[in-house]
Amino acid sequence: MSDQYQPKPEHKFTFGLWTVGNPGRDPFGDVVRPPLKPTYTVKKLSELGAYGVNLHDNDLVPFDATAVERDNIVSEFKKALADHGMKVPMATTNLFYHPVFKDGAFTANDPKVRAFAIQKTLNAIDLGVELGATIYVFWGGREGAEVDASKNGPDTVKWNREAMNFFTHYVKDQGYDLRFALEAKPNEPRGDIYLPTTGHMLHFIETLDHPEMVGVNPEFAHETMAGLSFIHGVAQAYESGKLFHIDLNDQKMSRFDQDLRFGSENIKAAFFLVKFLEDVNWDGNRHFDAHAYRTEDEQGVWDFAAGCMRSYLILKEKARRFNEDAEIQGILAEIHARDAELEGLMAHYTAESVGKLRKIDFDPDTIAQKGLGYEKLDQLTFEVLTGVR
Ligand code: GCO
Ligand code: MN
Ligand code: MN
Repeated sequence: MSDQYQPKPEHKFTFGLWTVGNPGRDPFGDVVRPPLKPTYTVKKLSELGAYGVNLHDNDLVPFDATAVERDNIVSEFKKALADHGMKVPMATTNLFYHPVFKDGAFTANDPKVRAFAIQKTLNAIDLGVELGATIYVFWGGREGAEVDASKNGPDTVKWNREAMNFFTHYVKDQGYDLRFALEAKPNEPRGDIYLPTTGHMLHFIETLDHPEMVGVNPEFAHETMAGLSFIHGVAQAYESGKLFHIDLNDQKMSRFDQDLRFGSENIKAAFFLVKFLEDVNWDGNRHFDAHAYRTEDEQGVWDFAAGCMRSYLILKEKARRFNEDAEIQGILAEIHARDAELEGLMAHYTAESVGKLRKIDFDPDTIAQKGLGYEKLDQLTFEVLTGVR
């Protein structure tokens, strides 16, 4: 019998080179694992059943590489992708590691830094497109402040907007098939990061020259750090046609960015996320932006990667059982009972519907007496998840 939880390319699982490649350095301790060669990562992830890898420019091409070195690295990498049938669906720019970005990239006070960040991103966009990427992520890790006296808030929004506009016009001029996905994070590495949640991003996008080219890349850990519901942010982005990409991982609320293995911490939240993505048949890649615990050696890294994908598939199977559970569906049918006449009245404002609405004699006390069965529903969900049903 084939293992239904065995990841396959058709499941569209992707990992950042920087995720499995994370050597375990943290602010208090040095690396615990040797670096992985990108070509080796491609081979290993393909053996585990992944669809592709995503990358920052400098995950592949070192910051100070010459043009010749760059071309050699890229052609060797392309060969590895072809040899192992792996794709690069998404690319991004490292605008946070080099000290030049200590005050931000597109929002640094120094115009030279902002211009350099734009130059670096143009090159990184070219690299991503050369590797086949159709999604380009912007995560402004250093776009923030500790000292609010240092920067004018509206200027930082304007500089961010000018940069995004610059890039959408560039992509159109080049004729690239590329869309942008903006990733929010409330803090870390800056004390506060600008545009800190997916909600902030969704509004910012509507102020751009080409909003249709720009969506969001919500991350489980980042919304959870902010104490928000990830699934609610994802659902809003999806409903407005803006869920272009997703960063799957896990996180305890209000901590530093833990980037834990998917499903390792908040099983119910992970379940509702997977159920949502599968129920709506979301066509994006299931990208993991997480890393192995610092306790792990290389084998632990592959256990981590396999675990992310396997847990996703297990939760997908649980979602199927939830959807096929007669008792659960019975409760849901009752909760979701429709009223075509009332809903028709509410859907669109007309002077006539105001008149009709005013005439209805509601009985709030009677309506309020009805129990909704959510206790039962939640218990049944728990039982599906724990394998009792
Ligand atoms: C983080 C971020 C990053 C970004 C990555 C791609 O908190 O470190 O999640 O991992 O997702 O830089 O833009
Ligand atoms: Mn993160
Ligand atoms: Mn991320």
